[in-house]
Amino acid sequence: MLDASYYATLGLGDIFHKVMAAERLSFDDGLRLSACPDVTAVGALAHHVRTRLHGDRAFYVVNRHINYTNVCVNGCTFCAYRRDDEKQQGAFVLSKEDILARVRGEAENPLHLDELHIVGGCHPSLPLEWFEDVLRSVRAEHPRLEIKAFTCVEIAHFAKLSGLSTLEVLKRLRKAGLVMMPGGGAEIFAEETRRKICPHKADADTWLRIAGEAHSLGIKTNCTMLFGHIESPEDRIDHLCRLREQQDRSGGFTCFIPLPFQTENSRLTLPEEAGAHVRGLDQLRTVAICRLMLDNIPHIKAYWIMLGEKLAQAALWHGADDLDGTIVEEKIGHMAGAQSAAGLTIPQLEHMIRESGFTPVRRTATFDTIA
Ligand code: V47
Ligand code: SF4
Repeated sequence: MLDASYYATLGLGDIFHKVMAAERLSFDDGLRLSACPDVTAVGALAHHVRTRLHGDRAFYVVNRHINYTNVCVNGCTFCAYRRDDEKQQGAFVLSKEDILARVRGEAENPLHLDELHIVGGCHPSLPLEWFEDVLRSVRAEHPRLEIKAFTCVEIAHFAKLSGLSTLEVLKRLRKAGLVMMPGGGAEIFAEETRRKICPHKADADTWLRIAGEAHSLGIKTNCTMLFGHIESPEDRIDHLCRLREQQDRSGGFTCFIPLPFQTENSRLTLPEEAGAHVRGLDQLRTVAICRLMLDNIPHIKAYWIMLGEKLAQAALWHGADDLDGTIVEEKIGHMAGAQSAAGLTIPQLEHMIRESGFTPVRRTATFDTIA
């Protein structure tokens, strides 16, 4: 039972009552939660909301990530994953056969996936037809596998290369087998900060418009926020408010993923106070604030790849209800120094969830539960 008087002593009595009454929090409320020194108090409010929505269930998915290329024209300053062209050391482009082999798994250890997550850099010349062919070929071999692929940034890039509208690109990819889109590329919407970390990427309005177009076609999408770099508390809350407004308009966001910035091999210079010693608490507080602000997005993901397994477990007590999945292979976080495992097995994920005090629920990409 939460203690109203304690929240009053923190100066958060009005926020406490709004959360209990399931009322929307304002931009200012979000900033006040960001300044609250008691992370566990913010976490307990978020846990109340998470329990109201999902009880003691914590979701996971049997999935595999495939990053088809790290060659990218965008040159985001925070990104350790990208290479500027194919000749640069460490650059790669997978062939369709490489991708199909990864989806199959090894002969002695075949994968039985529920979700395939495909994303990559914005390659200068791979044509839309190549992506359609990949999706069709995967679907032909694995008709029941849900394909979650391409961020709004990639869709904007495919449109630019093909000369088609983003809506037309989405229609073509849906026809080829796309059922869901991951939430990457949102980073931070606030214009000044976005200019510093990803000046060449689709801007905030474009990202949100493409998400809305996908929703209008019945393609569910996720959404993200990259935090813990040079953004301000105002930037974070502004980002959440813009996502919330878009969700009011188009309603297709399924899950929000707060992505804590992994600092290695980055060209971004971080302020002194962003040191490693404060990151864990800030990450838990941020997960909690996201749950509290995003009252119209059903799920909050504690992405164990970026948070690490231990903090992801703690995040389940701070508003998160999903751990993502088995993953198998991950490059974006690990090339930037993430210390988590490459993949986890189903028993490991279920153990992590049970050990944290929750009931594991296996789900599809679109969050239908699997018995
Ligand atoms: O868009 C890049 C981020 C994103 C770093 O939708 C970094 O289910 C931290 O969006 N430190 C891709 N983050 C990952 C992503 C994602 C992951 C898992 C599940 C889902 C989903 C989406 O990773 C990029 C960018 O925002 N990123 N570099 C870094 N150094
Ligand atoms: Fe390219 Fe994505 Fe890296 Fe930006 S974050 S440089 S768009 S791969």
